[in-house]
Amino acid sequence: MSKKIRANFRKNRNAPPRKNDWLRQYEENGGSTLENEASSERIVGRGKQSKKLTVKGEALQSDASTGFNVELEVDLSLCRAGRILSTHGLNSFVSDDLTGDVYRCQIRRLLKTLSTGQRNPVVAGDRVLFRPAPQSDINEGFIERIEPRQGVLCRTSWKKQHVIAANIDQAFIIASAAEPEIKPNLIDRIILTAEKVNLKPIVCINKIDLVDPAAFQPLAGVYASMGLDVLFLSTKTGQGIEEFKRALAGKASVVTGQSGVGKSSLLNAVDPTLQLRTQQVSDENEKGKHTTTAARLYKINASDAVTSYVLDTPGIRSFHLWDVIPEEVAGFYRDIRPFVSQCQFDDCTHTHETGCAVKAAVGNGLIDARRYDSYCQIFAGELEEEEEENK
Ligand SMILES: Nc1nc2c(ncn2[C@@H]2O[C@H](COP(=O)(O)OP(=O)(O)OP(=O)(O)O)[C@@H](O)[C@H]2O)c(=O)[nH]1
Ligand SMILES: [Mg+2]
Ligand SMILES: [Zn+2]
Repeated sequence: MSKKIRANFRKNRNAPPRKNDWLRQYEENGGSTLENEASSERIVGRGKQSKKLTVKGEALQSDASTGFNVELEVDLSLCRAGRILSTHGLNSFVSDDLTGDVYRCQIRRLLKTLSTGQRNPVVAGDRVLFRPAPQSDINEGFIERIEPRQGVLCRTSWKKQHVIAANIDQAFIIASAAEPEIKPNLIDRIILTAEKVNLKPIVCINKIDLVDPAAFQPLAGVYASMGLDVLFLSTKTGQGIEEFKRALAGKASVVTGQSGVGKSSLLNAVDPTLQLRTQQVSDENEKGKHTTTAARLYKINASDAVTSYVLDTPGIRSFHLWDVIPEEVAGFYRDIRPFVSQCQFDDCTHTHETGCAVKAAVGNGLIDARRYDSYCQIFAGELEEEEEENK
């Protein structure tokens, strides 16, 4: 299925090129360092002054994952395959799949233009085709294409889709037993998101050294009875670290959770060579200080036999769901789902109806009352948090 897409182009090509600035020259030639390659993007200009360009491309269903609805044609002979390690403003760091060399890349103008509705066009973990600078001594390049994403963890941030991690197998949901206080509803939201996109959620309760573990058995029990893995961890005593390491081995994982729960500390505990920055939580409110400021993908030494990747991410204050409608929430709550078919009404929302098997199960203790509460909150579209992110 071939489709024509019209893209708006910003007209900022008038600045004179700085000599030896390969990236800039590339941009100014419409994504090509050679004049006669201008047509390689299959872009047809409509006269010199036209701001609209027509891009012909194959409509790709699977590319909905990246928010791009065209397959961009690129000259494969000039490109290399790589993986985004991290993004910082306009720059991304890309690891070459073959050599492991890291390139500082900018994103091709066309990709930026076509990417709307997402907080960032490329994210850590993305698989990309990039085009290195012709000079072999400069580790710079341009990102030409973003491959469809396989496993993505997304939330909503300022009404936009925020892809927290791309191309991962599993999500470690990190909470702390104290400092900061655990937010079970935040955990529920991340579990729900992971279930929806078939990522394996693993619940981790870190800083277990600060409390009597017995206090967290009921909460852990609820998750374990849903068939989820739950880890009690401590970077101070080493509790659970070997188990955490085994769970990471051979997989691509993300660690996510509030600031200050110890995400970076846990990764350091598994692989001390990472030397990730960590910082004490604030004395006044026991909250984290947002020490990790950008998501970053690491190859982590979790096992000698297999390669393991992990994405460390900045702490989140809230997890507003992305692309989840209230009616589907019960289906993604493993503990609620089995009762849904027994409700009196087919369109039961399990909030106020008579003959609701879910409410009956809560009454009988078959569904945890707190989990049911968190279901009701999400169903009502309530914002979970008192504060909104500042970026
Ligand atoms: N008592 C105790 N403190 C811990 C543990 N793990 C980490 N910490 C401390 O918690 C603080 C925050 O740890 P970080 O690793 O920076 O937390 P983070 O989740 O990466 O935070 P952000 O990067 O801000 O999202 C540091 O002072 C750590 O030393 C633990 O198991 N027990
Ligand atoms: Mg951190
Ligand atoms: Zn019901």
